[in-house]
Amino acid sequence: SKRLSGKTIVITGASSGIGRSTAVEFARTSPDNLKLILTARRIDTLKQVAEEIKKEVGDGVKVLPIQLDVSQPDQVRNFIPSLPQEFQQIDILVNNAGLVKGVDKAGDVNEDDIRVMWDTNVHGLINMTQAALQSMRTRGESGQGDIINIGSIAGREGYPGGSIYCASKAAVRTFTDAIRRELIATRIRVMEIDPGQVETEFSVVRFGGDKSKADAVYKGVTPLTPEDIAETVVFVAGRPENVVVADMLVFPNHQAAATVMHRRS
Ligand code: NDP
Ligand code: 8X3
Repeated sequence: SKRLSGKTIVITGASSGIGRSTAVEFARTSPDNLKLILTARRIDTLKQVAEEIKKEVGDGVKVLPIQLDVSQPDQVRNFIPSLPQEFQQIDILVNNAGLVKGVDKAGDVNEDDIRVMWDTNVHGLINMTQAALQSMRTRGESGQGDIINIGSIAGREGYPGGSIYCASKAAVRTFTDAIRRELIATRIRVMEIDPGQVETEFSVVRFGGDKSKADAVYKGVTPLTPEDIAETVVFVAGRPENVVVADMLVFPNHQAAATVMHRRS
């Protein structure tokens, strides 16, 4: 889209899944002077993603892979100031980094898992947003830019075995709503996309690397692909300036709620 040309875009969690596909999709759709800042903890993987993008779309897109653990406030604080000058004016922040750990029920959830989920999904997203807003608020007459948060169906309804994750995504949802209201006098758009089931490394991470447990989650169903969600991210970012796709819920066809799924046996 022409509307995205020349934009500087930060994607968190761009080393895998939805974030990675979103990076590729932005590059494919608007290779005209786009600047993509890809962040995650796995810098080697980010460099591979950057290479793939360059191979596919050429030099119309500048891709900058940066190691960033969003759960570390000092890293987030230093993130924008240490970017090369030409990347410092962030137009679009995609807050995608996030994870779930385990399926234990409250009472038995590992304390470290609680901390990691909260520090990443909630504190990480909030700190990234604050960092971006400080720059976005100084743009244009009253502030300009897009914040696109990846929530989840899990933020709209709690399900057994997901209490902490669900609560973290509900926090994302309420934070998103609140700042959209705070920023009403600006041109800053605050948007949320809530996917249902998407097949990524999400379940592999949830089950601590146990691929067979992860595969069982997607047995008998056709989950969304990360590209499906990437398309929605690029869609909302590419709407005319006056259009705010505030809130979007996206299911695969077999799913109608967090735990209502039709499985073929
Ligand atoms: P993946 O596990 O494939 O990707 C998660 C990404 O987040 C990775 O790039 C990972 O990179 C990054 N990440 C994790 N922790 C951190 C951290 N502390 N700092 C920076 N980056 C981090 O999962 P998805 O693509 O599925 O997940 C993306 C988002 O989508 C998450 O917020 C998730 O909650 C949400 N979501 C997923 C759904 C699904 O069914 N898959 C459904 C609804 C929402 P690295 O390990 O290199 O840091
Ligand atoms: C991921 C979707 O419901 O499997 O956010 O936790 S769910």
